[in-house]
Amino acid sequence: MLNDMVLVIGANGQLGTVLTTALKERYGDGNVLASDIAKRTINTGLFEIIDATNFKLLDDIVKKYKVTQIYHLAAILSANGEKNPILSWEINTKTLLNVLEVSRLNAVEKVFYPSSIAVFGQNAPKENTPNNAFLDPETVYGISKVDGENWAQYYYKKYNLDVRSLRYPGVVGYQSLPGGGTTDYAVDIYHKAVIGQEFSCFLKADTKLPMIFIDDAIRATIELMEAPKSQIKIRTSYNISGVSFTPKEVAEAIKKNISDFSITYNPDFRQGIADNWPESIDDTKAREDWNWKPKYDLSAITEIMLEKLKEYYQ
Ligand code: AKB
Repeated sequence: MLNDMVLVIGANGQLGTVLTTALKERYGDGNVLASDIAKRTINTGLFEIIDATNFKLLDDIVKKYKVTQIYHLAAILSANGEKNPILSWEINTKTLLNVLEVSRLNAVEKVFYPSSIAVFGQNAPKENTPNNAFLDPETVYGISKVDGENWAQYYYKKYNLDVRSLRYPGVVGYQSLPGGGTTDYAVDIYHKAVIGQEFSCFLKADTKLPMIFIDDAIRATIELMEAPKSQIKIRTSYNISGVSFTPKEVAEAIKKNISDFSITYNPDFRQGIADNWPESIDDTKAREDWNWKPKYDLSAITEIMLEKLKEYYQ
């Protein structure tokens, strides 16, 4: 741990912002290098602008800082991906291949690759979708994640590169905003409730999707990465679940605290994406292999989101 140098790619993003802070608490400020394609947002400390499609730049930075671990979080998410499929494919796949190849060439010890529930499609069971369900995604984002999972496993098997991966559900957190995903409504709804605005939901009232509170998502990531290598039996990606809910259920949970909160339902193209995703996830493998267990249900999430956002907007 003392000699570790951790590089976070995509540190300005929803997960990256919070994960960078959590990693600094574990490894020390001077041992975590935050990076993003855009200039820094909230993190202080070491920072480099990195466009991870640029192999040479990434290779130079990994050498310069003697990086031992990489968390590669940069990606174009499901909804934005559909607006420019070819560019999204290029970005999502090229950045991962660069990370894997630079890691191999520089003997990086561990790599984290985020996958998503977007890997599933119509031929996976909708309820309690198992880890080994059929993967037939319908978004370019989902296709790139299936591709990425297989590349991760390839680098592990062929080069013994220790790549580990989670299939995140929608992440709900107060510290940062998601961008361009189908599950983003589950963060925006709390912001609108706290600032006293009506919320226009781009999904139908009864669209149930798997979600996870940010603290659970960060803890899962760190627990996976710190588990002994022998316990990591799945080298594509692990299902993890937190909680499943619909927009109507979130609205009802908010109304218990903010009684005049109002919501309207105006589904757009993102409804089609959500309709092909699971409603709930079976994460037995993560529980068995590295003792994963989520802590937050919808009422706990709602309580914390409203409390923290009220502080933020005061
Ligand atoms: C998205 O909605 O695209 C992401 C995801 C579920 O991977 N939040």
